[in-house]
Amino acid sequence: MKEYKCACRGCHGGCVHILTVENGKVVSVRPDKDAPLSRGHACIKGLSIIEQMYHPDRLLYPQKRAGARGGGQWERVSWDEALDTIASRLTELKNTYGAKCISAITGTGRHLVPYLWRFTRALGTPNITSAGALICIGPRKNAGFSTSGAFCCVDYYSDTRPECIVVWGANPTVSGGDGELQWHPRRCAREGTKFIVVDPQKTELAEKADIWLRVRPGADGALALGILNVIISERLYDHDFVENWTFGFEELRERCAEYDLTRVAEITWVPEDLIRRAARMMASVKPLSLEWGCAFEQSCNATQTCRAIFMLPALTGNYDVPGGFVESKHIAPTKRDPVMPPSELINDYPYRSLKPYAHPYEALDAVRSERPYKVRALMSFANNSLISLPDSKFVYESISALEFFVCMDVFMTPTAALADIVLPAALWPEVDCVFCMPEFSEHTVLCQQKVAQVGECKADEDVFIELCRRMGLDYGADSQRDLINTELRNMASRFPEMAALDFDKMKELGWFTPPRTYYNYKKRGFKTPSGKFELYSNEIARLGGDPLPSWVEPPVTPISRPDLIGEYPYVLTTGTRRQQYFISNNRQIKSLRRQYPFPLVRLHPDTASENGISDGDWVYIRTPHGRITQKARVEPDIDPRVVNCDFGWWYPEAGAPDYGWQESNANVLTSCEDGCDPYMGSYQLRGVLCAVSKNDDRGHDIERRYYESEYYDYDYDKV
Ligand SMILES: Nc1nc2c(c(=O)[nH]1)N[C@H]1C(S)=C(S)[C@@H](COP(=O)(O)OP(=O)(O)OC[C@H]3O[C@@H](n4cnc5c(=O)[nH]c(N)nc54)[C@H](O)[C@@H]3O)O[C@H]1N2
Ligand SMILES: Nc1nc2c(c(=O)[nH]1)N[C@H]1C(S)=C(S)[C@@H](COP(=O)(O)OP(=O)(O)OC[C@H]3O[C@@H](n4cnc5c(=O)[nH]c(N)nc54)[C@H](O)[C@@H]3O)O[C@H]1N2
Ligand code: SF4
Ligand SMILES: [Mo]
Repeated sequence: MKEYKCACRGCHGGCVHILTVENGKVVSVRPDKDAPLSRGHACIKGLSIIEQMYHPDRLLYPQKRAGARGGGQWERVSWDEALDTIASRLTELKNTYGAKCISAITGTGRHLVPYLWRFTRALGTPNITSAGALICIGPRKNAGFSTSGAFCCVDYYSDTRPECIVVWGANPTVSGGDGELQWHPRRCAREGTKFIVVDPQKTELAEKADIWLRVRPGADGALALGILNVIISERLYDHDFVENWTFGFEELRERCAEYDLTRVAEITWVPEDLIRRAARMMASVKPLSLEWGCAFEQSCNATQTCRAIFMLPALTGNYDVPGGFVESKHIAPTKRDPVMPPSELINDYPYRSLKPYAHPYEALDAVRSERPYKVRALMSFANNSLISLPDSKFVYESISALEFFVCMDVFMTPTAALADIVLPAALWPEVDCVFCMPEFSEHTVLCQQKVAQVGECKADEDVFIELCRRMGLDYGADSQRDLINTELRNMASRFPEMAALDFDKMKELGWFTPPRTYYNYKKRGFKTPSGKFELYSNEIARLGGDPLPSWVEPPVTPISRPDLIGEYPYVLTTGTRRQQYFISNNRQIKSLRRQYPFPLVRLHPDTASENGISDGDWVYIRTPHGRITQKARVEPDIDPRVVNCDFGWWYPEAGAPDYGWQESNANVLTSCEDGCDPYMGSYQLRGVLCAVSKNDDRGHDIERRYYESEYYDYDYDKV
């Protein structure tokens, strides 16, 4: 029996657990109380890892399609056969049509992402895309980089506690945001931190907040400009910071003057006096910080809304101060090193994520439209496109039209079910890796280590190496361990404290945190063209965009499309995270599914009764793109004009061929056709028109199918 420290990746990651291994099997998991970020905490997803690893549905060996695509017939093959087949198909396609006909896709930032970039660069294709890049952290990162040259997060880890946290379009006590952990905001609340929450839903923090702004989904940009207007016109800003460290203040003042509170209240559905109170509080309580989420990134206003919100902590004098909104240390800049030619599959979005991800819609559309050329093969690693990308029907048809589709996953999913070859992926206790947390502001290096082998599962990274070897391509390293050690050496060149670290040492230590520094801009200026905090962005101006934050009414709302209100009277938002699930994962994990067995759609009692719906009824949700069904949760605190449905849903118990992907999947309702952000291509997953009605036909079947299935009542001892 042996114990290992291992960083958990059951979500973006950040907790460290101690795993006990007996006869090669993980037998217990307990949170490490010394861990630098999680400090002895763990959530139910992390603690369910043993159930996940040894689940009877786990993909354990490579399989190839036997019969029609998506027909559910599979033949087990050896790794050699699977890798040889993939290598020869990709080589053949590359030699005949050029490497660009091969595309790769991933999703939320898992361990494999930097190495997938390395793999596509070795392949020679610029066509790497993602279900997350354009609508999850990408716009926030770009807002940070174009405004201050850095990405920032809450300073939870110093001796100074934030006195006030603005929580905007984020639900960090569940989601942990994008890499921060969920325990810290709750601890701050206990210790007296004030909260200002901007959310259409009364979240745990909205409940505790001093001010809750119940914004109309999709109207965040206008609200941010209204708040900036109060801070500027009432001269509540930090005068020293504005005079000495900002660029374009006068221009911003003029722009914000267009957003008087009467207008903003009308657009946002938030009362004027509440907006004013929030602005005054933001300017007066110090240190103040910002937890911002993906909600307003999933809109056609993504870039400019992120810029406007990013300015709030800075203008109020809280930028890079202890307990405030602090700059990332970028411990692992080498992860961003792959220099790729930009993809043509990006339409006209001049200002994409720092990594030039192709637009997922363009990449899939090119399969059939052949615009600008035909995409023939797709390599999918850690992505469930049918569930996570907008317009699931379009995704289904595009993937079905591919000449060659390879999917690597932990379980069979509706997306993997369409593959020619399915590869079994390792889970976090089966993978060697070092990574930085919080995911995007990087102030601690954590270590994952392989402590067990399950079936023939492999780390994605090993597949990239194997495929390159077989295709005669230069991956730039013979083993994953070499890459990890190179990365640690590169970190040490900037952080001398890390000089003695190699992977073996990291496995013992579990983590490493170089000391934090504050007010970095005072030493070296801001990393922007002007050296200042750019309220007016020179970079966006250079690209021909609006250098000042702005807001436009999204394309499918009660205001922009009054003609649709008769048929679609409500504003829909999707995607709120739930503790039990990570995106589309975990629906087959009994202990988690039992806690949250069905997708819920939240609506106001008046909305429910208007439509003959009671709490617990199954409901149809319709948009012009499609119809799905979820179970009603009637909540008095939501605006009667708003409907909030769960996302990520498919039903393992529905089985092959489609695993119920059309039944309750929020992305049947969404589409890139609803409009994209002109800078980045971010699409509308929140704030579109919808209708609801009672569903008397299907709900009962969905419930019965689950309760009668082994997913409700697995007998693990039998397998
Ligand atoms: N409507 C709506 N849609 C959304 C969102 C929303 O809010 N609303 N949110 C969006 C966001 S922010 C994101 S990031 C995307 C995420 O979208 P996806 O990245 O598609 O997310 P997942 O559902 O996690 O799918 C990833 C798959 O990876 C598998 N997996 C887990 N670990 C590994 C591994 O180590 N290797 C491999 N090969 N596979 C692994 C899982 O089993 C799962 O099937 O979804 C987006 N879609
Ligand atoms: N347990 C768990 N944790 C996760 C994930 C998960 O699936 N499960 N996913 C991970 C991923 S990939 C990401 S990107 C992060 C995302 O995590 P967060 O950024 O916290 O995002 P969400 O939970 O989707 O939404 C946050 C809040 O936005 C509100 N909201 C909805 N529409 C709007 C709107 O138009 N405006 C405003 N202001 N608010 C709105 C919702 O009510 C919700 O409370 O979480 C990560 N962590
Ligand atoms: S919060 Fe994330 S990292 Fe922590 S235990 Fe849960 S899944 Fe693992
Ligand atoms: Mo995400």
